[in-house]
Amino acid sequence: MTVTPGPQINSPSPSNPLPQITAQPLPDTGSAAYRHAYSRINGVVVVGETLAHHHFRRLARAIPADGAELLRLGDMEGRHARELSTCAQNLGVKPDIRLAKQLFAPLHQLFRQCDERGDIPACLVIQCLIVECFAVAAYRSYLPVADGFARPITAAVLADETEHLDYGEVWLQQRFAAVQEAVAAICLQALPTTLGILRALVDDMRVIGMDPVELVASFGEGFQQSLETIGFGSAEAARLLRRAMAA
Ligand code: PL3
Ligand code: FE2
Ligand code: FE2
Repeated sequence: MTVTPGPQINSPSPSNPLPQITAQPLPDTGSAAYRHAYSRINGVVVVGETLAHHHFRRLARAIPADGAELLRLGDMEGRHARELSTCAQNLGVKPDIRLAKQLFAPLHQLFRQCDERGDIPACLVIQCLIVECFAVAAYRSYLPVADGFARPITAAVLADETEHLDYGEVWLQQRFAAVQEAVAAICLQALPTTLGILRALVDDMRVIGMDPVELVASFGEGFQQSLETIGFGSAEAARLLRRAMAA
């Protein structure tokens, strides 16, 4: 998947001699409303990255042939959690970890159940397809409104996330006929839970300048693309996505 982060920069031309940043004006990061929203969003980011770290460690045990690679991906997630938490620290904001743990609990629980019954395809769909598509859409949407400290950190994290997505896509694509049904089944269970996390943050996203409707649309597009990459026909992928989003 190709990721193009950053604001739109107009190309210089005779009628427009200097490049101009056309991104929307940045919100006031010092306002009480911004700080409250940022605390909730950063909490979700830090908890999401920390859980991703644990999930990749579990995957490393479940798929020993790729153990070293999965531990490496897990280490990247640990680093993401630490680096993204500095974005809140820099604003003097404390992430709301308690809320974030509550929001992620159903998805994490579902991952654990799948892991305990040895359902590797389901674990990969949850972590590498759903969570990573979610992260890619969220970080892309945050970048144009990020403050100067958070922007380069978010851009670097975003570049890493596509590697995590690719791991899951390749594994599932190589076994598509055998895993197709398990993939469809876990999408119907895990997508509504993921959308629940987004729904809880809709007002916070608006406060920090993000567009939650655009984010959901870009998540849907990225996720449908992933389903097609692993082997679903495009009509089939669209139908599955529609059913799962409505479930
Ligand atoms: C796995 O690599 C990452 C899992 C994290 C999920 C993040 C979800 C983010 C929700 C809205 C965030 C906007 C970005 C804010 C950046 C500080
Ligand atoms: Fe990450
Ligand atoms: Fe990731």
